[in-house]
Amino acid sequence: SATRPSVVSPKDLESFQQHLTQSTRILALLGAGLSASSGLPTFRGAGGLWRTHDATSLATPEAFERDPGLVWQFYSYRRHMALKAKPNPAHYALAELARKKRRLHYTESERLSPRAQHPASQLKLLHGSLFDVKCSDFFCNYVEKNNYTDPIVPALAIPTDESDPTSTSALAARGIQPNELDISDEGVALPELDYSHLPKCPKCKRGLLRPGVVWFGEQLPSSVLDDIDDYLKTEHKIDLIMVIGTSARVYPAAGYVDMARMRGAKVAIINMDPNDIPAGGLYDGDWFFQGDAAQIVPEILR
Ligand code: BJW
Repeated sequence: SATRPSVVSPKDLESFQQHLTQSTRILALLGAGLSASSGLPTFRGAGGLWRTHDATSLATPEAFERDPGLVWQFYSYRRHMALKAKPNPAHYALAELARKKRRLHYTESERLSPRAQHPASQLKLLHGSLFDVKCSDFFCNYVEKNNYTDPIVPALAIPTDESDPTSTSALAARGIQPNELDISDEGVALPELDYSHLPKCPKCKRGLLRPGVVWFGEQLPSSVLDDIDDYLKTEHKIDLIMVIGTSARVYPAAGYVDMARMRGAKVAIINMDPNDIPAGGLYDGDWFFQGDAAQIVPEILR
């Protein structure tokens, strides 16, 4: 933001903006770090723990099968947080670029970019959306888009307890209402929820509903994969791929960086952590902008 001193070197800024001006085919791979400044935790590193659970260990079909109540409480909490969060300056700057230039892609499943008026046709949710739900029964194909009901069923309400003095100060720091207990705090007891408490499929009336996201071992949405394949595998050159706030460890998305490079793309990385460089490494003439995406993205796209 304008109030923070720039962390981008003038030389890098100049060469990047010169390349950006000449670029028409642009991809962006966007990760959880894009929304970190909006207060939404990432999956790995600081904030990657939810209570005592590694966040990625809850994003599996096996975890849902074992303890759907726990997995739903994790997602219900994240839906609640995402509904309260606001897009940050990076979301707005990317939305603006998408309106002006050709094309952008997306990996994360939080839905702040739509609220920053990012054109929907330019936003591809590789790992689904926190606000889609679908039936977990293998034989049922029920899908519901944009379900913003919070909580989705009463049992998944974030517990509140106005008399608990420990909740207030810890929560205020995280922007949570003082009368809401922070269920990401392992000191706050979680109710045990089973099939009877959780949302059921209105179509088959038997299966549990589950978040409409892509878990480990599951296939990415084929329409999105086809679209990206078309874009990356045509004979056209790609000018630039921006890799923003993602550890670029999860495939197939992480592989798009090398695929774009093979089509001639230069790579620009925006990340807090200088070690989070995609597997192929950085080449001469690429950029690594270290810092908060919410500050750097608007600065370099200006
Ligand atoms: C900041 C910042 C600030 C912080 N500013 N920066 C090839 C090789 C090896 C393995 C595989 C392979 N191909 C497939 C696999 C298996 C697996 C995989 O990749 N495993 C790897 C871990 C090795 N992939 C899959 O299983 C995928 N499916 C698949 O391939 O299917 C094939 C198939 C075919 C046919 C039949 C069946 C299957 C599916 C992957 C699904 C991932 N799902 C999740 C959860 C989504 C739902 C939810 O929201 O809960 O997606 S996991 C999680 O990771 C989420 C994210 O989209 C994804 C990536 O995380 P992201 O966004 O990079 O976040 P972090 O936390 O990792 O990083 C944050 C970054 O931000 C850090 O770098 C910070 O430094 C930075 N940062 N603050 C700037 N302010």
